[in-house]
Amino acid sequence: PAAIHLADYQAPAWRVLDTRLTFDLAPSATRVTTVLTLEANPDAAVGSDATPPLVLNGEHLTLESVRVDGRALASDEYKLDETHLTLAGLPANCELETVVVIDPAANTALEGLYVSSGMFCTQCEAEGFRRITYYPDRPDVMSVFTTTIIADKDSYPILLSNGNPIERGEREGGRHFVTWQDPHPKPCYLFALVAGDLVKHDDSFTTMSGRDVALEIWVEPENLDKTQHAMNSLKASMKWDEEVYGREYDLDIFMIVAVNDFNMGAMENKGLNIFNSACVLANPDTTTDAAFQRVEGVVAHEYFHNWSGNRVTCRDWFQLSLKEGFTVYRDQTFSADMNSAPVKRIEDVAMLRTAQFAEDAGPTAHPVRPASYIEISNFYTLTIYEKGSEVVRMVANLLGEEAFRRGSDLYFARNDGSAATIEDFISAMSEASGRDFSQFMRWYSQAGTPNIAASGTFDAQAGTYSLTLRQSTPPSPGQAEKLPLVIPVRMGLVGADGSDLTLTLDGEALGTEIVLELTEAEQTFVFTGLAGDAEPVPSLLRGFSAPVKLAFDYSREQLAFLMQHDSDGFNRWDAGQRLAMAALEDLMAAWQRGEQEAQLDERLLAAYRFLLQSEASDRAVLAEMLTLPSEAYIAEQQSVVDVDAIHWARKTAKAQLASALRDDFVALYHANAQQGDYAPTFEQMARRSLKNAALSYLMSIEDEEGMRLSQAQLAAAHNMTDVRAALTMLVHSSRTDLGDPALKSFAERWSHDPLVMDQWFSIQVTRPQADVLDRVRFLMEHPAFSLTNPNKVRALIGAFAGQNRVNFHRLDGEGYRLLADVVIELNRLNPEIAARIITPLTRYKRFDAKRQDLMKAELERIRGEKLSNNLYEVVEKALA
Ligand code: BAL
Ligand code: ZN
Repeated sequence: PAAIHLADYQAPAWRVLDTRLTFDLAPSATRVTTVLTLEANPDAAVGSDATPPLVLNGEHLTLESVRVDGRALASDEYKLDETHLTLAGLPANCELETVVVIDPAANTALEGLYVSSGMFCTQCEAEGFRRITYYPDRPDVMSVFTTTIIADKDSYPILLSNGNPIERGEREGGRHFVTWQDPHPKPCYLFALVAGDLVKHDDSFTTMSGRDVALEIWVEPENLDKTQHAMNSLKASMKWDEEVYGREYDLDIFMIVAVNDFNMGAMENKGLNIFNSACVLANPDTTTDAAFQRVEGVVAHEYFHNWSGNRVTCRDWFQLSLKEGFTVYRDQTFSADMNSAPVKRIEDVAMLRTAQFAEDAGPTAHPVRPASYIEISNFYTLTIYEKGSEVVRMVANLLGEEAFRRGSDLYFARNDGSAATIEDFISAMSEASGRDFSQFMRWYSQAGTPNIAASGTFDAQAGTYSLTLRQSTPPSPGQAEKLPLVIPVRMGLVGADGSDLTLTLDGEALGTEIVLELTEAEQTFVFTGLAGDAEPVPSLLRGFSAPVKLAFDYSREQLAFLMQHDSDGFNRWDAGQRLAMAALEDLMAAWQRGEQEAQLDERLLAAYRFLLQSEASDRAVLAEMLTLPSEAYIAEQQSVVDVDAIHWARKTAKAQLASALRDDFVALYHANAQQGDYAPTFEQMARRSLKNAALSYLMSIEDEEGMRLSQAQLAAAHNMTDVRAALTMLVHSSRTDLGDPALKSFAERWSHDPLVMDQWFSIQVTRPQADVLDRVRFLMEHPAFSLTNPNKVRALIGAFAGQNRVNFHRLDGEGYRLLADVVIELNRLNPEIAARIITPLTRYKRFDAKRQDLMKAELERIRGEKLSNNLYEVVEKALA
């Protein structure tokens, strides 16, 4: 397969002024009639009078007929191959009708039109529409759509598509139809259709200009009691987007549909969002706090796309981060406003620093705007989404709130109804602020995580502190040399008494916190007018002001000091993480020397004691501060990942903290245990996370009281957050006599609920004990498991390979073999999921020689198969 390059972009040769679709639905043979009103694009004229050929995308379609302006074409009047239908010599304005037959029931790739739990649904982004009909399947071709859906009335009483319903009626043979019209021109990736036996949760929203919008969440009948949280989140999102961005909703109806089989989290189709059921359904009995928050965030994300994505879409798929990075930034700030802002930032950064930094350092590293791709669905990545959001966040912070809002207003006004580029976004920001973004644009074109090496010198006599920052970005595939970026470093200097000092640069007093703009490879900033003999402690990159790795040679005393005194909540947490990392490194070194026992650094213990005994104002932050760096994060800090040392060190540190502070943890548990009725408020969530953090310390030493509390918490079954936490701790302990019966009764209670059974799978396969691989194999045969359901694959295989590092990386290679076997199966069933689930194998260069050989051998075995484009691209990059 050939790569597609951004540099080759050309405007479309034809425009589609109007699209009329008729679906005659049947699971194995759906007939799609498409009528397109076409116009040769004068902007793309080739210089002769003849019109350019019309090249339509189409895959897995059986073509029945083609008509131009009412005349049926003979098969030698067009060209047809596996991926295109080409027509030449068309009039500059014409009407094209095609009729195709497709097989939704056989569509396990879940792209295009498919059947999930007996209902029809669609997923068209990025290139699924070409599996529905012949069409110019590219985001810069925008058309109004009218869609008629015809189906059996008993099996599919509900028929939905984009826009507003304009007609409905009966057909012969027990069939009925509904016609939908979407007045907003859109690219075909935003098309959606749903047909099924569904029920709805109704509500309404009055927009800022006083229009009433009907809100509908459509689900299978048994899930109607799980829609309230999504509805609340939707209304909050609509209000927030009006208040914060001035964006009003633009149709009379907004619908969400929950679907069980879905490759992504959700999809922002115009007026008809389709959701993975895991990202919309929530109820205290079945859903954890983390999942409640995910629902809130994803509902907001998809809703926000109505402006950042739909009203203004992408010119081409290289611009994907234009809508995704911006929309993630919007959903992250929304969630921060709805919950604890510091905790949201900590969670987002923790994910970025483990998963996105790992992607940036791996074989599939790519810039926020890639220069080429083979398969675009491989580019729905943490780099496009999360790093893309960080880049927008830097823009917002550099401009300040008001100028950023002016910039976003200008961007929406100027590009409304069109397909835009990242330049369009940045030029609006530039015009609104007067700021030059030419060097900043390198954030979009350079891959890899920049490093900042910071160092400081204090001259007590002169009263100066000199801070030197050096930036460098490591080479990444295809990019050996990197240029300096614009890196905003928000910082302060913390004085001996713990308060921020006034920062004076070039004779100007600038306050106690400033943003340094690092633009060169190396710069020194000299702060003057500092009184006293005590060296200040720099607090750097506050709020994680840029997506970089910053190194500063802090002493552990300085870290403990910042952990207590830094005025920036994020940096207090980060100082704690750095101190814990230092202590964990001691333990890993001991393990690597062959020592079976080692003593945890007293300073970390003292810091934890301080945390536990101080009056915590923010419980949610405290819970984060009491969490040791994850195994994945620790691995990111190592040049050669030593999975066993990491696992042992973390376990040892946790157990020593638990033994030394046992009574504090018991007290913390009880102080946060009282519960009223469950509510997904952040105050309640903070209590639960603190309580369960305390319990996990107790369970790490299998403390008697901890065991008793876990069992009682499980039996009380107050909510899934507590049930899952307690069940996980019991199952992950050595006490199979307690864990196994608990798993059994959990399964008996919840076998009817696929989302709860996903949790049941994940809990078991993340068990650290060495026998877990047999359990994974056994569970793959369980009746509730299915390789054709992406949630199940993620819950079982994804959780094992991604979260159970010590067992996935077994030295006999059996973990790798299992993943490769699954990838080979999925290559046939669902290439998009195959290319995602393989990720841990592609990172082999980070491990020791023996593991590298084993992982490479599995990649080679996969390469021996007839690969989908998705997998081909990933495997070739990994083995390059
Ligand atoms: N556009 C694909 C799903 C999402 O990012 O919302
Ligand atoms: Zn999105």
